[in-house]
Amino acid sequence: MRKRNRTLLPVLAGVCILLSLTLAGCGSQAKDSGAAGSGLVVGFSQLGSESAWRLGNTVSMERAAEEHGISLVVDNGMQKQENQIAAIRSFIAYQVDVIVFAPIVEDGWTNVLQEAKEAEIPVIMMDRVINVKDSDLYTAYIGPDHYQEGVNAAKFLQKKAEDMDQETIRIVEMSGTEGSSPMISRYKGFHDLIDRDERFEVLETISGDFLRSKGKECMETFLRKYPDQIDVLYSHNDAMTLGAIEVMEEHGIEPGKDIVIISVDGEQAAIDLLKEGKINCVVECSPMLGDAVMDLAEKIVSGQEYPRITRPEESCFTEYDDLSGLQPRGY
Ligand code: GYE
Repeated sequence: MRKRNRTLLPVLAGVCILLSLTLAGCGSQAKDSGAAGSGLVVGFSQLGSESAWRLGNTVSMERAAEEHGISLVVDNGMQKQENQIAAIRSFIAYQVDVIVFAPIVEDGWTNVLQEAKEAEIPVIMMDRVINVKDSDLYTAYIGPDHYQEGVNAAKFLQKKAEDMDQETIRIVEMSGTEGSSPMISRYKGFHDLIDRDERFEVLETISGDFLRSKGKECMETFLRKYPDQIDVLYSHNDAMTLGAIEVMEEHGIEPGKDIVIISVDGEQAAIDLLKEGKINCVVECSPMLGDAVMDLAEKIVSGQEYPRITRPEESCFTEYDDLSGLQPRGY
């Protein structure tokens, strides 16, 4: 296994102390598992903590690192790209064995990834993807197919439309963080099917930034602008959906009946509402990527073959399915 030369560490001690102080100041945590294992040091730049999905993802990374005997330094970017770039630079200065990052948006990563490449530190991109001309700027990617999630949402709606007996079905769409790959792909996957199907009209798409609080605001806006016109809500994540449902109920609207609701993620809270009939479809997007990430980090460092792209298996839960045997979601 080609690990960083840890004998360099005494030389780097100053940097390390500085790093831990800096990281402590900006919400980073170094977890030394103590378990026997590969002994790798992995720097993980998480983009924030906007949703239960994100929290589940962070926990999955921490647990897997512990099981693999990997020391994981986690930095929470608090929803800001500049924080993530600073964290990646700290990981380069520290000479971690592998850098993992969940990029908040698609653009703006070329320079810092070039620095990681020059320092010969492998970079695993997790969950979201980036837009760079030179795809050698990252070593591998692990994450869901967000385009397919949009397609799954559309396919459910096309099936549901057969029961709705309406000439035109009007949709409002709450999208995720502007410029982020799940926002772009969930929009595209859905629109590629729905826009060419004459039964549907998308009234408007507004970004709710993947946040429950903004989901509430978006729903208020939709209800004000399109009173009695909305047949369907397509929401890019469960957190925004939960906010929207709260608003619908305040307005005396029955979620899942008066307005058909399609959500993405598969948090336990959304599955519970699907079972209650308040959501009609939950497209799964799994945050449980930690184990696959740690396996990949070990393979890369030890020079074994590894896949450049790894996709977790994902499903789609709908009101047409028997959900009685569904295992607790864990997020
Ligand atoms: O759907 C949302 C989260 O990037 C797939 O980010 C992820 C999305 C997820 O905050 O809940």
